[in-house]
Amino acid sequence: MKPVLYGYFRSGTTYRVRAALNYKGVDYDYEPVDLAGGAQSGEAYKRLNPQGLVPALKVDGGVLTQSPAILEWMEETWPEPALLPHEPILRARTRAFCAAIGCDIHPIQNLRILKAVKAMKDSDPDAGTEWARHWITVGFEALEQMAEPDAGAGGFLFGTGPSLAEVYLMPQMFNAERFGVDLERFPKLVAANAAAQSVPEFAAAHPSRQPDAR
Ligand SMILES: N[C@@H](CCC(=O)N[C@@H](CS)C(=O)NCC(=O)O)C(=O)O
Repeated sequence: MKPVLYGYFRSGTTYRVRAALNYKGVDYDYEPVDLAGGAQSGEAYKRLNPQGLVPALKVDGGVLTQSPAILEWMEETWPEPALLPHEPILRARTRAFCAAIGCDIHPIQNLRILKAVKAMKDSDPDAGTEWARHWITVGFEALEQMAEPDAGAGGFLFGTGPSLAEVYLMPQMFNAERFGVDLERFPKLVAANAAAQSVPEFAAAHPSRQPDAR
């Protein structure tokens, strides 16, 4: 069966999986889950992912959740074209870059966290945005350093081709733009994002090009 991706156009974690599916040339179906309307918390979706979060990927053998697990599974299932460099040190640096986004930046500016921050300070309609901008900026200060030593030709972060680092970076840059982060402070990240957007399969994964975009 064709894999089915459950996601949302603006979801960064869905964007990661979409970019990797496109890059690896995997034909898949897409089922939008309207996060703005709360569909992720409904009974039907929670039967797929009890966490009530997107993405989920339905494949032969079951439903996969958690984008890092899905991306690792994809790398094992469709090893070419690879999204991890061959060399073990570069693989570790790529994974560290991804974890800095996946574990430390993205989770604290997720929709449910921003809703909770806003609810705590509901007199201030911008509280959630300020929170997100602050924590993305803190994270990007470290990523800008982590982007330093391993860039190869073509402007990619680790080695000479795209990797999971760009798969994680693109959605996080999209969020940074949405929340008004001052990106002039992060020229290496901006350059890596531009290199990533020049890959057609990644460009096709952009939220604005998804069927549920609005
Ligand atoms: N660690 C999870 C995080 C998934 C996640 O946070 N998804 C967000 C969209 S990017 C979501 O479903 N948010 C719904 C909500 O906060 O209610 C992953 O990487 O898959």
